[in-house]
Amino acid sequence: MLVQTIETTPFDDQQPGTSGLRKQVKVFSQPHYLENFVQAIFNVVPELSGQTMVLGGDGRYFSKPAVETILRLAAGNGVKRVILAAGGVIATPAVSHLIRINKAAGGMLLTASHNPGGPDGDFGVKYNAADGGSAPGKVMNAIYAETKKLSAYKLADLPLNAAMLEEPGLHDLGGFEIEIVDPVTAYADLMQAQFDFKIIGKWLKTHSILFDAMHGATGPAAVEILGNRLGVDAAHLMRCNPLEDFGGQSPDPNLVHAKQLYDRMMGPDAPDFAAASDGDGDRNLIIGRNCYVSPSDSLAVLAANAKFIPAFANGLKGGARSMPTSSALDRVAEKLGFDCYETPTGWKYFSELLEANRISICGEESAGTGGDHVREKDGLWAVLFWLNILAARDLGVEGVMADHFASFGRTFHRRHDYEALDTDIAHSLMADLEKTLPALIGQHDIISADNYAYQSPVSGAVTKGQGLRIIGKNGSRMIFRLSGTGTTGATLRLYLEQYSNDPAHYGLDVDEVLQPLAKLADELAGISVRTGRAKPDVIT
Ligand code: VG1
Ligand code: CO
Repeated sequence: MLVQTIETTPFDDQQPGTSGLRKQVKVFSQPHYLENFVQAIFNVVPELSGQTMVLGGDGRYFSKPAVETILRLAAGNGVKRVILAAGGVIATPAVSHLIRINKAAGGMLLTASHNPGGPDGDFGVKYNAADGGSAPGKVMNAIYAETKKLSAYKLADLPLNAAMLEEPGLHDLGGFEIEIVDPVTAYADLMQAQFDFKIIGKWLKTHSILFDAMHGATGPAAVEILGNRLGVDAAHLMRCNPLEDFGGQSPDPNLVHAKQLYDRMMGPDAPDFAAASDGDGDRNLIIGRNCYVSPSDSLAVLAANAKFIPAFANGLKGGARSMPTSSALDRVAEKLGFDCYETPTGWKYFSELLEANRISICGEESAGTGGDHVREKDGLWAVLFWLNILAARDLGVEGVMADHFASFGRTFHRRHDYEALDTDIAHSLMADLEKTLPALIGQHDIISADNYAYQSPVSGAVTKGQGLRIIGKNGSRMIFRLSGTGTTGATLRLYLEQYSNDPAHYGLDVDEVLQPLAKLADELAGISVRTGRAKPDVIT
């Protein structure tokens, strides 16, 4: 095998954010750009050499050339075997599972998650470690440092062709092996082992559901699991064919991009349950008939009903939520008596707790929920968890939610996003707000205000600067942070939360309940004055 060493000049913008390196396709497709980042991974993680790695992604535009380039870089850097999902399309949690069951040294995921795809959309590369989860911050920082100084990459000549990468099978290319695997079966078996498919199948005979894969990577798995194994009619499995540009829409299962599904569930002919997942299949949206379930509430409901799930029949080891996620989970943990952890945004903090056997379930307000079966959030897993609960309790989504509020109270929660802001304006807004925090305590019923820092209970490592949080008495929180996944300007996220245990409040409109907090947040941070935006771009 001929390996060429190609000289390159470093890029200084390859700092991985919350979820790997995510950039516009036009940035990623510059000469040497992808090669530099991937070579930096091989330089920082020498243990990939001589070992097996997994490669997969959500199939978005630019994935096909990227797969070929990464295979050539892997061979050039001495990787022994690459396990690649046939056709290159596989959901993020299923990649995590492949890394684990094959005892691979790591994996690369080609995805920009729920960001738009296509020539004008985004692309991304994530590096996951041997445990199947996103590499720890230390490793990602070292990769970033490496991107700024490397001067060459190693590219092997391989006789690749498109057809060879489509069908399961093993190819030995002169000592470098490519194993093409079916992306669905192992994952579907894993799901069947977690949940009670018998009662779900029975419930589905008398109830109707809709699932929307948004042309992302969960489509084929949804057809196998929900369709073939659980009997859902193909007509109720929407957009299950993966497309490179997700049909021109953002594959983001929120109230803006999945509005059609939402409207249908609020209308007269709504089925019993609807769900969607994002481009790379790690997020989920859950909607009942006339009943939207916020991701923070969904996490709390799953934890409260875990005993109905075969995998959790013996109870939960503990639970975790990211700091901006509502404290609804904490209330369940307190009442049911399990440990509850608060972590910074991003799944890697959960992975550490999962690996240390501290938790069984975790989630984020951004529609990510997962368990200890893999080391990524898992969209279809959350959908099946809900179906299992609905089948076991037969209360309907609305009934399950009413029961939950009656037992634990209601934690109203919303996220307001201000997208594509001028980067300087966004950073100075945050810096100025941070300076005023100490003086806020004691005013407006505020009892504490700080820049959130996390100390890992596993390693003791401290992570600072994870979001400004302002906590009020009577169960209110306002949190401000800048996104680490956007690709244009800066995105400000404002998270609002209000708890109530007065049954008269449970039916109130969430935006009305949070209106006073939204107004106060604007006053304190000067959002509308500084950004010129009268209202957020997205409310979820
Ligand atoms: C967002 C979410 C965060 C999530 C991250 C990756 O990050 O808020 O909760 O972990 O996306 O999710 P940020 O920094 O933009 O707020 V995914 O589905 O893109 O892997
Ligand atoms: Co995602």
